[in-house]
Amino acid sequence: MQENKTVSIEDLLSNSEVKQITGKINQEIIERRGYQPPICEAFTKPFTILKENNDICLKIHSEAASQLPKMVENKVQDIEGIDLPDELLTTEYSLKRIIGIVFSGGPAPGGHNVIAGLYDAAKKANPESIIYGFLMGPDGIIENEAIKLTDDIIDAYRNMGGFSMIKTGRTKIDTQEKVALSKDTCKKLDLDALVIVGGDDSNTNAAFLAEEMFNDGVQVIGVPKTIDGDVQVRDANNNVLCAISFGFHSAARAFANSISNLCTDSSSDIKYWHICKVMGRVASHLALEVALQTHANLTLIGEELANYVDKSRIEKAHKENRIDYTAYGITLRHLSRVICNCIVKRAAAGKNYGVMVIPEGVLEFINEIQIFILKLNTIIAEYNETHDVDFHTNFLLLENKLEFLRRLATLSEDENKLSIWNRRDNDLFNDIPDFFQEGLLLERDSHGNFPFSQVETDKVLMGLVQDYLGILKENGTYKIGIHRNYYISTLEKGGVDPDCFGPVIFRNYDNGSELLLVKKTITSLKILKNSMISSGVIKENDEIPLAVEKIYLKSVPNFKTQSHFYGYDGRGTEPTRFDCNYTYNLGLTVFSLIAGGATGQMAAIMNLDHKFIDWKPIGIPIASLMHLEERKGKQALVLEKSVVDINSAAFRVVKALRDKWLAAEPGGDQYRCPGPIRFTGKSEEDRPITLVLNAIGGSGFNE
Ligand code: FBP
Repeated sequence: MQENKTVSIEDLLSNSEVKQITGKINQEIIERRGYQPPICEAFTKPFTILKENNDICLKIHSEAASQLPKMVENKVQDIEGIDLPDELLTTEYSLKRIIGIVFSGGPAPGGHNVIAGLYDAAKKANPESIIYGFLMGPDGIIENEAIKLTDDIIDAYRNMGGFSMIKTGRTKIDTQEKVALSKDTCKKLDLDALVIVGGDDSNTNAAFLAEEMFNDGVQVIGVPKTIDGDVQVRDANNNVLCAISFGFHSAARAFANSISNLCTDSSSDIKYWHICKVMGRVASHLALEVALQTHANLTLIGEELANYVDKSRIEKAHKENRIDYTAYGITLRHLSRVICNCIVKRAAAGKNYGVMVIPEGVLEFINEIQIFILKLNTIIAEYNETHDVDFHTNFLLLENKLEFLRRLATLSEDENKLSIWNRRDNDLFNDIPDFFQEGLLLERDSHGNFPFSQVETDKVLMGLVQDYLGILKENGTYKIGIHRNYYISTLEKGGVDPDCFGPVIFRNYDNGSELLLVKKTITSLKILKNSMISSGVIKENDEIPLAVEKIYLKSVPNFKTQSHFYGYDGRGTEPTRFDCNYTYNLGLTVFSLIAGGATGQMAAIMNLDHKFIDWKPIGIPIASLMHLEERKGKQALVLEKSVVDINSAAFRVVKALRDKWLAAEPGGDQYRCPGPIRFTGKSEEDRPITLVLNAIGGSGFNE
């Protein structure tokens, strides 16, 4: 036996092996930092040029044309690599440039590679070029807080997750004062170009800044970032220009890995339903990809719920020669019934456990809640506009906010005029639980977005589910199916004849079913005993045989849940190889757009949904992606979010396989185990499953 001597802490800490294993740098980091992403064909040449693509047709909203007049003529730019440009182009391309880059909004894996790609391309074109990283998001531009990026900084973050190199923030550059300060910063740093890496709101900001700084000669380029996957672009003819924003694949894979582990635990421990809320402020793209990656038993897709039509109500109204508008869209109560139905079916198959995926933005698609959100947005925005102290500072406690709403409702009634908040709104609002009222009244972000991540969506839904399951349990509908073999062996071991008791206890004993269901009417041991007495299998003074009692108790469900929230962990995960390659090429694209003189464009890679060899860097005019949307109670020109299209192949596949994945039948579950993100090796898929399916079967839009 080896002697186990105690080593002093000083010796321990100076031991080289201890130093290595407790250090910051591990093999994974070394491999990541050393990885050189492949580059698109265009970037393999020494120079790139921009070519207007007049075949791609984009529609511009009239409001965008009037608010962004200098941007409306922008066309899609193809980026082409060339070996020998003319002298003028060579000089232009190789100019010393000063470029500032900023992260805006929530982190998304791959952001560091956008910077690395831009840095490498800029330095390759002219080693004198300077790249500034603005610190802590748009505040860094407003306050002129920036660092000059160096080889050492860039190399430390290659292929690494997060936005920790320069941090991020959610400030919107939305006032004349903030715009003036931003312009001032660009002037002080002598910037040629500003790059905004962000989601829909940040790219909206990029378009407005491009317009503002057009005459100053500062180019502004956007980059499509967000794990939510809702920055996607199609042209007017439905050709996909940008299939997905970066960060989506990594976050979905991280969530899928954890959720798949829950599937394994749940089907081993067989006592919990795991309720997994996954990020995606509005769109359910992440939930859809997680469903495809894991085959969880039940996945809600908000966009599908919004399209729900209650046919029975429509038919009834039709017969009565009227229209029932309430038949369109799903209510919270109805949704809870749909969920209960799945739980009850699985229980009948002997599986009183499972995994359910709920997109965090699901409430946005539920009529009654969406109306509350819109009304409260307007009320809060109007209040803030007309008062010195804002709504949330003035009404700190929930009871103060509720009192304000109550006064609003009374006022509308007293003055007998149409108001945004009437007695009915108030009564309905008072009907919902406190924590949910509080959630709906939370402070909106600087862009006017509702903070879905902070609302306990799952708790709202599961509260209703619990209540209804209680009713179904009482009326005998919610029962756990008993395997016939188990029933027989249990009774035989207890010395009782299974065939004698079977028809009395179970509703389907005689039809040979593998899973036996206790009769609906038997909802307690007392009723069980009475039915056994009345059918003559036991006498008045007999006890229920222990084996029979055991079987009955096994059929009584106890609905136990565990809640999980997947969001921030996925935003902070290391990027998948797909995102590493995508973002590095986005960085190269940004430089080509700047070198080609573009502004108000969003860098993008076409054909992301195909093999890498087909990837094509392009620039998309941001103005063409905008539409009007309600923000802070008013119509605002913003980038249009892409939500899940229920005609897309990815959604249709999930819908078609839904029953299979619910697995409400005897036999095993259908869980798929994607494993952790594998940066090296061959086993990692090269694209999100959603993209592969849509490339094969159509992305749906307008089809
Ligand atoms: P972005 O659109 O800025 O990328 O952020 C999206 C998101 O990750 C959502 O999924 C989530 O609802 C939200 O950020 C959370 O925001 P916060 O960081 O402010 O809590």
